[in-house]
Amino acid sequence: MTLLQHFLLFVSLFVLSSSELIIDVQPNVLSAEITAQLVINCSITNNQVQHLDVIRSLTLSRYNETLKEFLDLITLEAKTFNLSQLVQLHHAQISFGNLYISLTLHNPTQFDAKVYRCKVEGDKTNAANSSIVAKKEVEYRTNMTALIEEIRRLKIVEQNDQCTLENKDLTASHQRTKLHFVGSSKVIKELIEPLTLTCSLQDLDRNSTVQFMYILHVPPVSCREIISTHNRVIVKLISGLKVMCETKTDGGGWIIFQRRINGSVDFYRGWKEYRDGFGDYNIGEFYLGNENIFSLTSTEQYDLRIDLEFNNTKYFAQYENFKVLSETEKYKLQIRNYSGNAGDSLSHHNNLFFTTFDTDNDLDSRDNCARSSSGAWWYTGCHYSNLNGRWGSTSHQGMNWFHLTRNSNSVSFTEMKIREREQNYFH
Ligand SMILES: [Ca+2]
Repeated sequence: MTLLQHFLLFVSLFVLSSSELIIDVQPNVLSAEITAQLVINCSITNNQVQHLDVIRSLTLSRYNETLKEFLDLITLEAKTFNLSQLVQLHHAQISFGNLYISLTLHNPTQFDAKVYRCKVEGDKTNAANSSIVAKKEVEYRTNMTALIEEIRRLKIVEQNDQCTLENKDLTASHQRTKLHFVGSSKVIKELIEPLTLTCSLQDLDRNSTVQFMYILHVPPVSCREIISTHNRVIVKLISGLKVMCETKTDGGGWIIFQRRINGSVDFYRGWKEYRDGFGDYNIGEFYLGNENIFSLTSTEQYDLRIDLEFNNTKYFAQYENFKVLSETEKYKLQIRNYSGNAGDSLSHHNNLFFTTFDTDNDLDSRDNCARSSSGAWWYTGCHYSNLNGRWGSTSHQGMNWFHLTRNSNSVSFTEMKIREREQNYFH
């Protein structure tokens, strides 16, 4: 072993056995519109700090530029676990425990981009009142550079002809005019979603150029407006409904209303839960809720697409004129015109009511099909498909799609999604 190797071994052992004060910030660069939260962790490993025999307190501070000093935010007494918050913090969440403090700031602003300091105070054998500090800086970066570049690009496109659509109206008015146009900007949409770009022209003359351009945050009306490099994105629509959009299959634009990928969410639930929706977008398994599906499909013409996986092969079934009627109509299913390669295991359920284990609307007069099939569906008496059935089951209680699985196996992936038909311009 060379001297260097000895040295490295010594260093690594030293690091492993050392106990120290650590400050960590996540992320260390924040952007006002983009960063959802800033987490600052101040902790002591192994309940001790080198060169300190007794730990008395742990304090998290933030640098104040006006005072030119660190301002204490939170202090934790080591003996009593007594936590004191010394400064009012907005949109903040504090957690603490055995010699750690964690501060989470939601929707952080430029103001939160500071140097944070973690300080431990205690005593040494030969000297009382010692302290050790660790610091981390959080930087602020605007996304303006990218935005400005994109606006510049759009302005060029703009001058070519994009804004000319309504020029006739403009020249007629001779007034300071605003021209409205919705730009499709992939770059901006990915930086800040949801977003619509609007350009306004003022003081127009014959050789009109764009003099003002406004960027407005306008939530999308539908998943059709979402352009993304990700296959699925969570979007809050203008209606306030938060949905998972599927952006790739057959051109994208789908709202996923039922999704099962690993069996971690229980789908054996009652009427109220199927009405209001359940599950978790983070986990990736959910049901959007019959009331939401009814609201969406009552206003427009929707296609329904069901993507499935069975024996590691992907299949799909698609239907036109998909509707789920209102709760007073027991969320009756309506579909037409099957296409796809999964086989038509849903038309059998057309014009039937929704049944859950606690609300029996099926055609079986003796039994409740949701109970006997361990699901929730538009049961007849009982089913050709049961995609809300029991995950992985190899019986009629499973996630059956008869044309693939018969009543003796489950598909291993389901996504039920809807997309409104494109406007028909042939009047
Ligand atoms: Ca029944």
